[in-house]
Formats: sequence, C-alpha cells, structure tokens
Amino acid sequence: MSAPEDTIFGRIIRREIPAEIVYEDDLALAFKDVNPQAPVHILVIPKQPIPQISQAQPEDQLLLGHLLLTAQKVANQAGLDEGYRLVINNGNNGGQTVYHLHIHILGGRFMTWPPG
Ligand code: DGP
Repeated sequence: MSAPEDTIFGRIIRREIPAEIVYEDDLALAFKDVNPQAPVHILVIPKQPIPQISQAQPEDQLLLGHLLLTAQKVANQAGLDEGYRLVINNGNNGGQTVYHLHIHILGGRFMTWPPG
C-alpha cells in the first residue's frame, strides 16, 4: 500500500492538483468528488493521513469525531435539509480505492438501500 502522503488526496491537501474545495480548517478538508454519484457528492478528509478506518487508533478519537461534525457542517452548508448519507468505504471488499481515510457525503436525491 502506498504511503498516505502519496495518495491523490495528499496531493490535493498540498495543492499540487486542483480540487473544488468547499471547506477547510486546521484538521480537515472537504472537496467535491471528481466522479459524483449523487447531485451532491463531497469528500471529507483528515489532513493528517490515516489510510483507512480499520487502521484508526484510540488516539484518533478526537479527529474522527471532528470529521463527523465537519461532515455535518458541510452537509448543512450544501443545503441538504432533506437528508443525506455518510459513507466510509474500507478495504477492497468495502470498495475503497484511495487509501487516505475519507467520508463521502451523498445527497440531493433519495438514497436507496441496501447500497450495492
Ligand atoms: P473510495 O472508493 O471510497 O476510496 O472513494 C474514492 C473517491 O475519490 C471516489 O469517489 C472518486 C474520488 N476521487 C478519486 N480521485 C480524485 C481526485 O483526483 N479528485 C477528486 N476530487 N476526487 C477524486
């Protein structure tokens, strides 16, 4: 697995490649997904890279809480008053393709269940 610093998201954090950034603070960045699966599809990532949720540690507790509250804030900012879905894909069977932890915010349409 590549070092987290080497993922495409690390390059977005460092502004080496462009992204439509919608929110930033000291700990987190949120930007529009390049391949949207819903009218609103935003990714929330920690600036400190954790490869995947299964590798998070007890000391990441505050950061993980911050990411969820950031997702809430960004969803509100995007006007998703009718609801939205937060998704974390983990590992190969979870459909994870970028190994820098990210929360998907999906909204702007009804989300079917179960997901694929
Ligand atoms: P996942 O499959 O959960 O690892 O989701 C990775 C998401 O990242 C996927 O929905 C597409 C998105 N993505 C991949 N590369 C880029 C990129 O260069 N820019 C942006 N904005 N999104 C990207």
